[in-house]
Amino acid sequence: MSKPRILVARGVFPQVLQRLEQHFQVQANPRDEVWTPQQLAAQLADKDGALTTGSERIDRSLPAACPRLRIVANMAVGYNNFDVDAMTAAGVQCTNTPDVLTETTADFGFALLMATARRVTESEHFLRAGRWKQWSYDMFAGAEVHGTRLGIIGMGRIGQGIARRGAHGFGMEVVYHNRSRLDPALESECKARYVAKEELLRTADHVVLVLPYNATSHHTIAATELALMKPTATLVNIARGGIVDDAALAQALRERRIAAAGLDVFEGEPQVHPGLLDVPNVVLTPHIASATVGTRLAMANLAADNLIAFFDGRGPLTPVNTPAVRTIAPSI
Ligand code: 8YV
Repeated sequence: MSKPRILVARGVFPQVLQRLEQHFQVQANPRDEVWTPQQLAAQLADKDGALTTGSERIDRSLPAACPRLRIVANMAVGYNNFDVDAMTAAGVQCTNTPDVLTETTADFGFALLMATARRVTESEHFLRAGRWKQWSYDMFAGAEVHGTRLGIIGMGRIGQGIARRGAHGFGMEVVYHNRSRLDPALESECKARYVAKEELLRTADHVVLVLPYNATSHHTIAATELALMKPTATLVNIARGGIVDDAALAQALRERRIAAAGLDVFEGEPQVHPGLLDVPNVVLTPHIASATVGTRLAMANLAADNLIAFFDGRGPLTPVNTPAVRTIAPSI
């Protein structure tokens, strides 16, 4: 029997492509184009499996248009780019890449928190523009980090990593809000206390968002929530665009209703709300929280491992759903 046909929907490490080529007939995307849902459906029409990233949308209509498709392995821990219900109903396996990016992403969450509180990019722009003429007592004076109250919304693995860094490394008092409370042993390991969302927003000096995006988490932080925050507080979003109402945040930053924000993800990215580009008190990065060479390689290899294990009949390593087996035409 011939090898299953796989689409690698975006550019990926050559060594991962070579691994996949040992197991599959691979169609790659050497120019690393981002396809529209229609183009993606056309590319997948004759494929048995796919390796995708967060930029590929697998929408409701795609499984019917791609009758051979049995698995889509996302090179991301988040999978809000998938219509999981439609994929499950159609018998398409979904996988993601948890764990391998947890610590790297938590590192970046902390880096963004520090850069935001201590005005790192704003002061660098000032220096590069040749505007640094003398030291002064309040030049780029920012917000304290050590010993302050850190509020984490979304206490999964990455949230817990940020809590540990804050509590153990920076002596912060950590409060968190989540769909459900952590078990007491994990709470004490993270030195984190569960509070209501409103209490967190009213009292935290730094708020970090690490929750998954879905219909319930859409605009978790909008004008009402921003109004609850301290005027000295900072907000960091390393979760997903759409969790923050970017227009409301741009206005709050412009009016200094909160001190500053650090954003790695945006509504409608790679577009960025023009109001955010206009204000100095925001640090903006292009969705790079998991971007170290080692972690991106581990993510790509885990996505490849999921495809290989699935077609070997061993079952995927990190499944997102448990679909019934899809009945398909035999491979040609
Ligand atoms: C990815 C991410 O870089 O894993 C996730 O959910 O957001 C990032 O680590 C991005 O989604 C590309 O697939």
